[in-house]
Amino acid sequence: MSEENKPYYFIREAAEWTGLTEQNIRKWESRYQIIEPRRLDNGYRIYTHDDLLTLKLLKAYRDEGQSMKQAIQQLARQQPDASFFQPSAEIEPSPYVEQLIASGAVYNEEKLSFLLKKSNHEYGLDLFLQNTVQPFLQKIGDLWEAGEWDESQETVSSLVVKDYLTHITRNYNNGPHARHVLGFCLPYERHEIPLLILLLRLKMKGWRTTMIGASPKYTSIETLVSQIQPHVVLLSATTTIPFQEDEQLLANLDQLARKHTHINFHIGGRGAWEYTRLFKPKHLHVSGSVADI
Ligand code: B12
Repeated sequence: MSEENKPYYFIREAAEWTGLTEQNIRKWESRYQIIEPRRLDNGYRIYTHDDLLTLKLLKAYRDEGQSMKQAIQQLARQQPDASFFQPSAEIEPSPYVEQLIASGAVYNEEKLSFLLKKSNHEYGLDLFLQNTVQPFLQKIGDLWEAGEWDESQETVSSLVVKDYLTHITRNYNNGPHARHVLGFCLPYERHEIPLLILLLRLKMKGWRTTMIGASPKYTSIETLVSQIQPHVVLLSATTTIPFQEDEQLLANLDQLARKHTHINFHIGGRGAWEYTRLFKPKHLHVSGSVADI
């Protein structure tokens, strides 16, 4: 598995990334039970991205001079705004979700496309995104996490969703004079669908959108923003991988936003919301949804 795809980290890597010692991490685990990593059969501890982030936050609070008790309390207060993580209203998943799962499990791409199209026609785009696409993707993630689906099932199903959403996006044309938004996944970030959905929603509201694919180079972001000069730039990180791979990334993006004062820069997605608990950008807006843009 390549470095950027790796969902778990060994204690040595956790230590490297957080700046803590391995001994410290083990001590915090036995004394405070904040992070209780899973163990492999050979007893090795394995940490998730979220674990790493929590450790880094605790270290940052300790470095500020807080006691461990204060740091833990602050951590509890700093849980990200729950509204960022929840859909705005509780919407019941459509019956298509189960059918999509059944088709995705056996890699039936034609049936997946057909079901997506049918659900979109039945509910209309806005409701379809909420009651079919999002719960389907959520369910795929749960199945993958539970080990019931492998990465190929996740990849094939999500690719069909991505292709379908891209196809619908192309059907909207708001003309060259509409306000222009440029959307990027961050470097090392391969989750494009969240950004695609966001841009589709903006298109429905009359914007002109351009989406740059998964994991662009930082320099491409810099160049494209300068060349295209959009009204708004959206930066998306579903995981915290971009910030782990490039510790300067957020600072560099913040500088980029500072340089282009007439362009509004928004950063969002679960990974960005997690990470900006730790480092608050000054010139980028940390945003939750279309409503913030
Ligand atoms: C599809 C998928 C993939 C596909 C992506 C395909 C593609 N081209 O997009 C592939 C197979 C490539 C993939 C890879 C990986 N994935 Co994946 N993936 C998913 C899955 C199933 C769906 C993601 C998705 O599209 N969600 C739907 C959208 C709508 O969700 P959303 O986050 O709510 O999106 C909204 C907001 O985030 C917000 N938003 C997003 N960006 C921005 C920006 C701004 C400015 C604003 C305002 C708002 C905003 O708006 C969006 C639209 O409303 C999720 C499961 C899940 N629960 O999400 C896992 C999931 C995200 N993946 C996960 C993991 C671990 C990985 C991998 C590390 C391992 C793996 N599974 O192979 C790699 C990482 C690769 C990388 N470097 O990025 C984890 C992440 C856990 C974590 N906390 O980090 C999840 C949650 C699965 C799980 N349950 O564990 N994945």
